[in-house]
Amino acid sequence: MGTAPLPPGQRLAKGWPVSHYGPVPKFRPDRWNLQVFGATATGDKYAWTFDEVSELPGITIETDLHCASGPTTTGHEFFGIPAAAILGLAPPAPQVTHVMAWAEYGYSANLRLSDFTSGRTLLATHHNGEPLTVEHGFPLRLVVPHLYGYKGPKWLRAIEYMTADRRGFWEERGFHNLADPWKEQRHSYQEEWHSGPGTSASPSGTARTRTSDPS
Ligand SMILES: Nc1nc2c(c(=O)[nH]1)N[C@H]1C(S)=C(S)[C@@H](COP(=O)(O)O)O[C@H]1N2
Ligand SMILES: [Mo]
Repeated sequence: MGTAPLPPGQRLAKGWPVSHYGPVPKFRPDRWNLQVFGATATGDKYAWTFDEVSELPGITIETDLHCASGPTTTGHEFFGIPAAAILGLAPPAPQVTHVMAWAEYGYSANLRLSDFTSGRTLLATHHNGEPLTVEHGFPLRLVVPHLYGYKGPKWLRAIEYMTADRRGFWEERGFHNLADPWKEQRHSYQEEWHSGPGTSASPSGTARTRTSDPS
C-alpha cells in the first residue's frame, strides 16, 4: 500500500477526513429523488426515487480522492451506477456538451460530458462494501476519479444537461474549471482563456479549436 504516486503538490492524509462546505443534509426518503433536467432529447424531465436508483446495476471501482486544498486519501472502493448509464435512461439532446451535477443546498459542479461519461465516473451508493456514511454523501454522491474532489458532489440530487459550459459552485469561487490533479489545475487563474466559460465579452464561446498555448 501507499506506493502509488500522488499528483503533484498533494500530501497523503490519514484515514478519510470529512471535507465540504456547509451543513450535512438530512436524508428524507419520501421527498428525495434524483432528477435529470435541462437539454434532454425529448424536453422531458426525469426523476427517480431512491428505491429506483438502488435497483440500477452498479460497478465497483478503486480510486484515490484528491482535494484541491492538498490532502489525498487512498484506498477507496466505491460501488455505484456508472454515470454513463444515465445517458441511456435519460437521453440528452445531441447538442449537450456539459453537465451540471447538483447537490442539496445548491452545491454544484460543472463537468464536460466526456468527464461525466468516462468509464470510472460513478453515482456512488457504497464505500468499501457499506452504504456511504452521511458525512461522505449518503445516499448518493458523484465520484469523478480523474478530477479534484470538488467535481464530485456529495448528496447528489440532479444532473442538468447543458449545451454550453457554465461554472459550478467552486468553479465560480476561484477554482479551476477543469480540475485535472495530474496537471495541477487547482485555481481559476491558471486557466487558459479557452478552458473556461467566459463572460459575453470573451472569445471563449466562439473558438473551440486549440492551435497554440497562449501562456
Ligand atoms: N455537496 C457537496 N459536495 C462536495 C463538497 C461540498 O462542499 N458540498 N465538497 C467537495 C470537495 S472540495 C471535496 S474534496 C470532497 C470531499 O469528500 P469527502 O469528505 O468524502 O472526502 O467532496 C466534494 N463534494
Ligand atoms: Mo476539496
